Amino acid sequence: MVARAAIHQINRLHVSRLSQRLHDLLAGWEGTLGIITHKNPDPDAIGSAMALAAIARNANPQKLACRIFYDGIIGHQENRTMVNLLDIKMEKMEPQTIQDCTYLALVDCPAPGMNNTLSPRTRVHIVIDHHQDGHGLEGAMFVDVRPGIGATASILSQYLQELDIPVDKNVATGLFYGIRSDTRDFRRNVTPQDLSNAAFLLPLTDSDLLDQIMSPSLSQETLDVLGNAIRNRRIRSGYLFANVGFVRNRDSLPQAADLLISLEGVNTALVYGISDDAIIISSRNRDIRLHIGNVLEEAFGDIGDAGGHPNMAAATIPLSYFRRVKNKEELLGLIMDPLLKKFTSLVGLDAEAGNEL
Ligand SMILES: [Mn+2]
Repeated sequence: MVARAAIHQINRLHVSRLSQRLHDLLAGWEGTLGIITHKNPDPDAIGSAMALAAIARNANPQKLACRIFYDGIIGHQENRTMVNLLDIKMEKMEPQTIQDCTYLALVDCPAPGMNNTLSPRTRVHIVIDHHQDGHGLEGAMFVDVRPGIGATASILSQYLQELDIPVDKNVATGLFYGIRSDTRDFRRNVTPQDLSNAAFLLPLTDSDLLDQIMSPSLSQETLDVLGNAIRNRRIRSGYLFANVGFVRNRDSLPQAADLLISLEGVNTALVYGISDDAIIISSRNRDIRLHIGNVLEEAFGDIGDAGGHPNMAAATIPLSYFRRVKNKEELLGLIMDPLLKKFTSLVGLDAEAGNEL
């Protein structure tokens, strides 16, 4: 008990010092701080960006301006609703606008070039994240990467608490929704810290806004993708594969994977589709012997962008020359089986005879 209390106290002291260091750093800056979320930003990235901007405003209202940037799309209908309802100004990342920024901060991604389109050599000044440690952060002045915690929004909530900064209802709602959605309603990778941060935020949130964000209308395309995923599913020894065909909105893939992993007898779900310029794969896993992020990285990391957590992961394989092919679904049919071979042999599915995909 005593030891646990002592550790808790030391952690708090550490966070309190970190928060103060961030505040002091921001207070001394002059110019524009560009806050960059990961590609296709999710609620955790968006909420964290809002909160960092709020801390910067509190630390330095006169001389430091903030702009929030993203790349890819804000695809998930809930994320679009969040940005609209919470009145968040997010700009598409352009090389020129990035150069206009005096300072750069990364939230919810670990390093330049990792899950964002910055060149890996870009100097970033602040990194706040909960993914695996990034590299190339030599020039950074403030790095707080905590892979153990459920959401980046959780880290930002701690700063706000420690710094005693008044949290407006939009920021509180954004952060709360960020923690909630990254931990999948407090069920995935959730830590006591995530829960206590959510408890701190809850009375400050706007419950009507939260309700509206969480029950947006389902788009026609998402419904089609879910339908395709259900119809085209193939199951082999607990592994589920589903081809959803051509997709415009890649955010519907993780939704399909979330749905299919809950199917009885399925331990790992892999949903794939094709967009105009890439093959996209989204995967969910509840087999504790398997780290799906590592498997996807090993299977597809050499030909695309792949990786993630033990229980959720994604891959994007650029089509390069094949981008010109008109019939994308036919293309997917031709190349997907050979691509999946690497995956099935890695997880040992090939060893099982008589099990054609
Ligand atoms: Mn996150």
